[in-house]
Amino acid sequence: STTPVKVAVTGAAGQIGYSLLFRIASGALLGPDTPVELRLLEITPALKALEGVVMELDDSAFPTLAGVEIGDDPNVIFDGASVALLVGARPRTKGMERGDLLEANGAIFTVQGKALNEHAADDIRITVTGNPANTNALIAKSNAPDIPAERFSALTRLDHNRALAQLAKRAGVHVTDLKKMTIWGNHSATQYPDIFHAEVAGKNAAELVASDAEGTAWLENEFIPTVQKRGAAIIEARGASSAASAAAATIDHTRDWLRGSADGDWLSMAVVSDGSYGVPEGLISSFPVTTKDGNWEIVQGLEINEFSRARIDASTAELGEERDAVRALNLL
Ligand code: NAX
Repeated sequence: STTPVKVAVTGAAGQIGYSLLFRIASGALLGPDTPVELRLLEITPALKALEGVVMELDDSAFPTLAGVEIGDDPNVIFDGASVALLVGARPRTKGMERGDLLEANGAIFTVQGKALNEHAADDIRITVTGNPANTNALIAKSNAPDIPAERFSALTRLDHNRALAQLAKRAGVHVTDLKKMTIWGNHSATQYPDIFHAEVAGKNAAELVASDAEGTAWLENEFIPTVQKRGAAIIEARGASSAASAAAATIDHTRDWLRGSADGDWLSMAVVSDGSYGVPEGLISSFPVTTKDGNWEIVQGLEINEFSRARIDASTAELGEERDAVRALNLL
């Protein structure tokens, strides 16, 4: 029998955790033939609720679930982990300034970065879902000097999937007919969903749906803002933030990273910039990437038009400001 792969999940008793854990346990992340051990981190007051979730995991009798460990100490929970899904974060509450939010999350992601550095397995891959995801990933990376920088990523796959859904609707096709969608920049309202390289059944998406005045208006006034503000629209409708779709995207992102992207297509992942496309080196920013065997590469050579350039620059400028703010707080 194969040794179980240790998958650590933080914020495991939260909303996203409640969808995510069951999908991992069912084999959606590592496949139906790989036993998985879940290692679940929560803050102390949430451990009781987490025990209830573990009872439900037991009761699901998943063939691929080899074991579950829970606890409130990242040094214990990250021990031997090959995958870490960092979902738990400090939400912005009323009256909280941006600086307070960055500081509260800094306290979480410095500690978790250090714990991963000391205790994770050599093949560790880290996906940060908890917001502000890109900057939290940057903080964790900076506090884990022994882990290669390319092992850290932040989630923009939900934005990517949202963009696919909107484009499919507009083009009257299914999402499986689409390829080469790109999200650039920050997982925030400044993110830029780019359809200029996307394909609809092999044809250029922008030429197909945004070549005339009506199409351009749709792109600027509907498509981009709908994707950027989708999270807020879901809160407005559901009374709670997106959870099942965020869990699904966390699975898609990490599964495709480990198992590889499809030939002739690419994914959006926030990864450390090497300066490609003028994105300042060292920022964790979303790019078009291809993946293979647990490694990613930024897709090179795409022509960036003026429309896209301004939007990519605006979102990466915001990431630069977030980096400067956490640097000033000595979190890097
Ligand atoms: P919940 O508030 O339901 O759950 C978060 C859980 O994290 C809580 O149970 C809390 O106790 C736990 N937690 C807090 N600090 C922790 C720590 N230091 N160690 C371990 N656990 C800790 O939030 P949920 O709806 O599950 O969302 C989780 C995070 O995902 C939030 O930061 C949210 O903003 C972010 N999102 C990111 C998305 C993305 O696309 N990148 C989309 C969905 C979501 O908004």
